[in-house]
Amino acid sequence: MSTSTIPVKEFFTIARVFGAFYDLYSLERGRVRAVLRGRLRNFAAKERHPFVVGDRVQAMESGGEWAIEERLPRKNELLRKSKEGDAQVLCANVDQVAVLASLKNPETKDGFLDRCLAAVHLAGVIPLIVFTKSDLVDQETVAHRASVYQNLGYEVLTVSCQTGQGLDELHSRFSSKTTYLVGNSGVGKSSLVNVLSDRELQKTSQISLSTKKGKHTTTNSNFLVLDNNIILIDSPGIKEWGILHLSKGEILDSFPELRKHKELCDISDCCDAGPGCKMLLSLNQEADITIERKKSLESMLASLENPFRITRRDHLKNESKP
Ligand SMILES: Nc1nc2c(ncn2[C@@H]2O[C@H](COP(=O)(O)OP(=O)(O)OP(=O)(O)O)[C@@H](O)[C@H]2O)c(=O)[nH]1
Ligand SMILES: [Mg+2]
Repeated sequence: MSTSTIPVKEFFTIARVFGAFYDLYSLERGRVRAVLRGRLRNFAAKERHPFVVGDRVQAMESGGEWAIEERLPRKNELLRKSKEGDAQVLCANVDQVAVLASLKNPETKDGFLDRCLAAVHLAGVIPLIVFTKSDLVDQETVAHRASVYQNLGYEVLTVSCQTGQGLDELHSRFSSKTTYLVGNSGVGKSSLVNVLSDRELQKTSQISLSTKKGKHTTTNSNFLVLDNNIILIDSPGIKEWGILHLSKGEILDSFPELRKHKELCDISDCCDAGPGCKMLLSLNQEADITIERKKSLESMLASLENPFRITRRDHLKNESKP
């Protein structure tokens, strides 16, 4: 009698993508390496990012090799889009996004944070703002940066991998959830994974002494299962968060201080930010939005109008060319 068993499909989560290869994770199997079943390559050709970290898939083993057979519908996806081309899907099916903003070395600007929060809002995912490297600045700076976002109703934590500040709170905030860690290069995403897991799971490196920026050490997103049902997705550092996949109305809607004016709007479910838009009109009332946040909003709206505009940084780059 034959002892061979009929192969069955099993559920996995995509943990890492390496070109044509995929690391899949399940509680029963741990991590296995897989490829796409032939017919799925057509599906892959239609969508730009059909299989990303966090995607739930079914896979089957045959002759010692795993192949992805099917992708399950996504509960959410986080996107960014710069200039021409399709939007990039960064991850799928997460419970929350931890937006890491470094207080110093490198200092994450509020403008970056605001773009990131807009994209997270559109994804329908809850953001958690984490100010990192609190050991490098004074308490006044920490309190000021945190209060801007706390006053808007965001959940904000301040941490340091050096002194351990805020790590217990972060640990419990991550417990039983899948969290995508995002931020500029060098803000300490991988360091946080290592300190919370008490293992060197991810490679880290010092920021550049000359530019005070990170060196893009993490190159692929990685789905990591820690104790306490904590799942963290470490990701490559982001230079610019393009928001061209958002409409004007969606950008306005991502600002909590403007969102309250939407309730006064007579038209439900509109949000095309036309001339009578209550959110746009409220921009003229100083009490409603700070000068910094207004500037940030204007810069986001300007990038929709003119995605190819030349920035000061572009000028500097061109000047330094021989
Ligand atoms: N002083 C201080 N340094 C930190 C802290 N957290 C991380 N660092 C340092 O910051 C540098 C960059 O940390 P990484 O964890 O590699 O940063 P990353 O965000 O993963 O960077 P990429 O992978 O390039 O996106 C390392 O030298 C860390 O030791 C902190 O809380 N305080
Ligand atoms: Mg990293």
